[in-house]
Amino acid sequence: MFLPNIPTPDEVLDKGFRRAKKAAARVRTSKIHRQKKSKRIEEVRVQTASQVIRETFEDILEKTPHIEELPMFYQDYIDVAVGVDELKKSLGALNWANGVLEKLQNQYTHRIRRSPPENAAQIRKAAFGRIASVVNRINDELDFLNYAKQKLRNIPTVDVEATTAVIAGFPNVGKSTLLRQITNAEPEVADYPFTTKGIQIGHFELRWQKYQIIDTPGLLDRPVQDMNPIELNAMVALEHLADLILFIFDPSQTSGFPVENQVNLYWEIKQIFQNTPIFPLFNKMDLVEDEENVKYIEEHINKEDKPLMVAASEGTGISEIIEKLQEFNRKIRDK
Ligand SMILES: Nc1nc2c(ncn2[C@@H]2O[C@H](COP(=O)(O)OP(=O)(O)OP(=O)(O)O)[C@@H](O)[C@H]2O)c(=O)[nH]1
Ligand SMILES: [Mg+2]
Repeated sequence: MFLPNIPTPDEVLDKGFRRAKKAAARVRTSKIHRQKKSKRIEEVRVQTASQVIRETFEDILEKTPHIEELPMFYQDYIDVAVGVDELKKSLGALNWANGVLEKLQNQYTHRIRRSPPENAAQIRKAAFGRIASVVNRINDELDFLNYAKQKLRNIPTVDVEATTAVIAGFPNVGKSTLLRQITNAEPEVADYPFTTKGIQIGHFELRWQKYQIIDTPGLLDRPVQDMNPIELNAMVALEHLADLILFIFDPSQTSGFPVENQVNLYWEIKQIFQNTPIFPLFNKMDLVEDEENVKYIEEHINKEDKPLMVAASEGTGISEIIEKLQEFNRKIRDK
């Protein structure tokens, strides 16, 4: 969970005013003069309402991690999901409200103290009106924070120590199926494109080494600036987490996308992530009848990237992938 519960303005005000009433009922009186008592009660109500509301906002601010202290992956993830600026602005509004509430509290308790007792209730009412209008002023920001909370509810937990492979490729080529085969993760698999909408993470351990495999939403061969937020999620994972990229081709084309486009995407990814090794995988090999498409891809990708032949749904070629990951891990750990 990234953000704590976010109340509506009405909820915040109800809580503040309710607690103020209770606190007023507890004001001890025996020793104070009745007139003084009425002033004291109104003062306590203003103080309590303001304090309770400020504590509510402070609590939200305290429980929210400092965005700029988070690893870059999370910062970009949040940016793609809800927008970092907007989030900061909304959190800033809570700070603003707290500042104003504190001032109002001082100002109005002071006025109550100096007023004739018969005016105290009137001044308290005015204070409550001002408090309510401050809280209502940040209605949109609270709304946004609540929306952000829902959007970021399933923010993936990444392991920065593990050797990380990010699975990329066109939609519907079998990325999630592969993740299910290699790890304990259970992402949704379906025979239509864009099934996966967020980042899915699976783990496994081999010879005391942790591996993390990240499944991403399908990408199309289009420029980054034309990508939708779902595709950008995948790019964020590639940029910040990938030690290597498992690039999945579907030479059977049953996914619905021509091999030419798949090759374009491969080059696009290679271009953007020049320092990250790419392992091409040919999936759905059980469906490949003639070798034409296989040849086409082989001829049009980097000759040093030796593709592995896989049928993820059948479990074929999986052990070879794991071997490759181990070999890769040995290489980077020896460095
Ligand atoms: N015959 C066959 N079908 C496969 C193979 N791998 C995956 N499939 C099927 O292909 C379809 C798409 O699989 P997914 O794993 O959802 O593909 P994806 O790449 O994650 O798709 P998006 O999340 O939409 O991008 C499903 O119906 C799978 O069962 C395979 O090796 N052989
Ligand atoms: Mg998927």
